[in-house]
Amino acid sequence: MNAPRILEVRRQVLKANDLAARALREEFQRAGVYVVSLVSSPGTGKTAFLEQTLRKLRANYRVAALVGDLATDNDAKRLARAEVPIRQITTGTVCHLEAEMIRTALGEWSLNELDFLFIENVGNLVCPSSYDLGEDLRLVLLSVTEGEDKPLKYPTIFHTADVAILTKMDLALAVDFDRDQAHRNFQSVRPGLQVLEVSSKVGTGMDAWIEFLENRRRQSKTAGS
Ligand SMILES: Nc1nc2c(ncn2[C@@H]2O[C@H](COP(=O)(O)OP(=O)(O)OP(=O)(O)O)[C@@H](O)[C@H]2O)c(=O)[nH]1
Ligand SMILES: [Mg+2]
Repeated sequence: MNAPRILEVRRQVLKANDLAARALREEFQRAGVYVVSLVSSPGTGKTAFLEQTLRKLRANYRVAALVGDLATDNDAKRLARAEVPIRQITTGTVCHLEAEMIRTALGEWSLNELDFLFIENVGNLVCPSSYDLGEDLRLVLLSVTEGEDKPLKYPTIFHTADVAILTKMDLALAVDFDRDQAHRNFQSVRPGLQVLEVSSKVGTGMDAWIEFLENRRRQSKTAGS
């Protein structure tokens, strides 16, 4: 008797999130801000990658970021070194961000004054996959130290992402990373998924990533006009 009730509650939570995400997406589009979210396991390198991204973009664009964690504002402090507006969302026991949390965290920020908004999700390869945040582009990050099989073991998060970022490429040799196997695994769970390889530490692949991002933003503006 209990099982259907539990299912029903979960469906309503997801539906409420979808409605909130739709409203956010419309707001982002009206303001002309391109929104990118990042999901991955804990420690894949989301904050390191985002810090380098913010540093590269800030000369030419107006950028800001929200970052979610269960506890601490460590990531917000790290990102603030890029000298752009940053807000930490502390979720307590919740293992993902929800659209309503984004709405609240944005507060009085004027979206019209932003070109890019980044959202770093809580480190988790499972929970964030069901929650739309109204973003234009969802990145899933996987580091070479996590193992090539992760797309096979956590397929949903790879299904719901638009692009995969393979991080910590500077460590690939040290951990015997099998690049071909990793790419086969990405393609087997999500045929056609675009994968970019980077190292936030030494800067490999970062210029190509920025160029990719600028192109995506340009395309979305053309499609929206
Ligand atoms: N060698 C190397 N280390 C990296 C790279 N990117 C991140 N790291 C290190 O990996 C560790 C985790 O990086 P974070 O950026 O905190 O990872 P995260 O995904 O934001 O972690 P959570 O927010 O806790 O989920 C840190 O010690 C980073 O210095 C990289 O490109 N190369
Ligand atoms: Mg982080």
